[in-house]
Amino acid sequence: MYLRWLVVTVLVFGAFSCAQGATVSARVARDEGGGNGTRAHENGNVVLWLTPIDSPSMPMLPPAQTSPRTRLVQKNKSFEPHVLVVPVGSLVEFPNRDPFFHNVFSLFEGKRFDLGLYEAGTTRDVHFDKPGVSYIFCNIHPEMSAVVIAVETAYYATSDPRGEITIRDVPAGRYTLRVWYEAALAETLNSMTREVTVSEDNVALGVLRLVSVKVAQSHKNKYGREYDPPAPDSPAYQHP
Ligand SMILES: [Cu+2]
Repeated sequence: MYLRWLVVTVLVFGAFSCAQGATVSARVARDEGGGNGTRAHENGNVVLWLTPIDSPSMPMLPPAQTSPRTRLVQKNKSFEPHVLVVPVGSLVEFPNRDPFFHNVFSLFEGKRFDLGLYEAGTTRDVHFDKPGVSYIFCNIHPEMSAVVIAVETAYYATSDPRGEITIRDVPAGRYTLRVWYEAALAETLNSMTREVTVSEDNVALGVLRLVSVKVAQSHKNKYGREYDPPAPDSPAYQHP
């Protein structure tokens, strides 16, 4: 029995140590401009992805049916997670785990869809079939927002609150590194795009310093108008 466990353990560790490719890591340090100098800000939700340069047609993804389900959950009148990165072709579920209706939509950039009103405990799917950044809102609750970034690669990661980013199992080759974070100007993000070469060794990209600007928090509803005040008698607008 002991021997069998030993064999299993060796096989499992062997499999992990044979994982293909290098680890690419970075740390982001986001500064908020203005006032008396800068102050450290929340460093999570910064996205890095590596798009292969030499083999753009490389197999990126298992078929949607076999890949794990990806979810953007509606709970407590917010989306969880706030920032979600998926490879192009992914099917994302939008389950409603609140005891009232939501109406999830994305109409301004990226993938455009309107899931309509759907009630507590139900879900809808969206197929992110093109690369791009989609800003997701709810037509009932203006305070709800999320971002889905569809990328043409399997090599991507999102920073944790301390700013650590780790992309694992990256095969050797040349890549275009791109960066996205919500409080950035488009030209800032473009200026951070650069080429990265990965060999067998792990790659430490060092500290990426990000400058945040204030982004407009308000947005229009799905009709392009201001949000209506809640109508208390409508079940769609029921509060918990
Ligand atoms: Cu809602």
